[in-house]
Amino acid sequence: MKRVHVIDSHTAGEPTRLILDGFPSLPGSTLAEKRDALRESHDAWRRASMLEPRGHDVLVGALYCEPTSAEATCGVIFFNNTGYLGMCGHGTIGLVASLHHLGQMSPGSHRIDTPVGPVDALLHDDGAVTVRNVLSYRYRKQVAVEVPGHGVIHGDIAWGGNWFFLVNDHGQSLELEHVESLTRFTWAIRQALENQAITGENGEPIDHIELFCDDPKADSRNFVLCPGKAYDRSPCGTGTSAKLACLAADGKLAPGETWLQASICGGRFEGYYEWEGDRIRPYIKGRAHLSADSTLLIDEQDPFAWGIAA
Ligand code: PYC
Repeated sequence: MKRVHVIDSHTAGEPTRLILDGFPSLPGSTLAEKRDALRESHDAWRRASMLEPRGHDVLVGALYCEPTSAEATCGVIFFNNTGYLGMCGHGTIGLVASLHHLGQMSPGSHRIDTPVGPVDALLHDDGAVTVRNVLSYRYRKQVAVEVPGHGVIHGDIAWGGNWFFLVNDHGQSLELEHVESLTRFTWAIRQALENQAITGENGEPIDHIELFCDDPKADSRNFVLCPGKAYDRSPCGTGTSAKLACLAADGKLAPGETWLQASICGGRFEGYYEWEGDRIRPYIKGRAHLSADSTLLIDEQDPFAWGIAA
């Protein structure tokens, strides 16, 4: 029987499973190299902890790693039901809250290595966490994509630690009761981008689609489709970073000004940014709550030991 110690939490409704130990050790001198080693040689461990019967489509995994840079407290590799994420804002908040719960992180600032570069997390005395994310930017403005059944949709392509296609003018109602049609619509956009070879910089796939509308209690509400076809229950930290990059590029939000981003489930993140050259440094504040401290059991006799893959 193999055992994997995990702490589950959720950040504004979006779950994170922090994997503390039990995974094989990974070679590599950077988190990107370690992520590649996990993907190439040990992906079954991701599947076992993320897929049914132990996991589910909404879950994001955060593999705790030793730091690879001198200033960092720890490193992390994020993944989900379908593969690997560059950065994850809600997941970083969940990681910090979980390490705090274990007595391994105290209030203050902590550097965390990720496959797309270091981020800093400030754990506040009241348990909230502000993530100083990777540099973010808008790559292309108002790109047209022909979406079968929906006509031409325009969106910005922006990097916030993952690649996003951000759409304001979509004609959809961003209410929880419509998540099935919103999922179909955003999945159709994602496939259309792929089929029409519309990508992020250097041909990187755009695997997150983000829709926006007004919200009476925030500056905006979003619906974010994640790579594995689940929608983000939180306002999405990297998606909010991509949004800040677009607002900054359009001159619609001043540096240091707060942006309140609500999710379709009603959770909220506070964001602001600073310019660093022609890119922005996003800051995302949110809060995670713990839901389980448990041991996953992987029984080699179990025909579904390594997860039910689609
Ligand atoms: O919070 O950055 C985020 C995120 C990415 C995917 C799900 N959540």
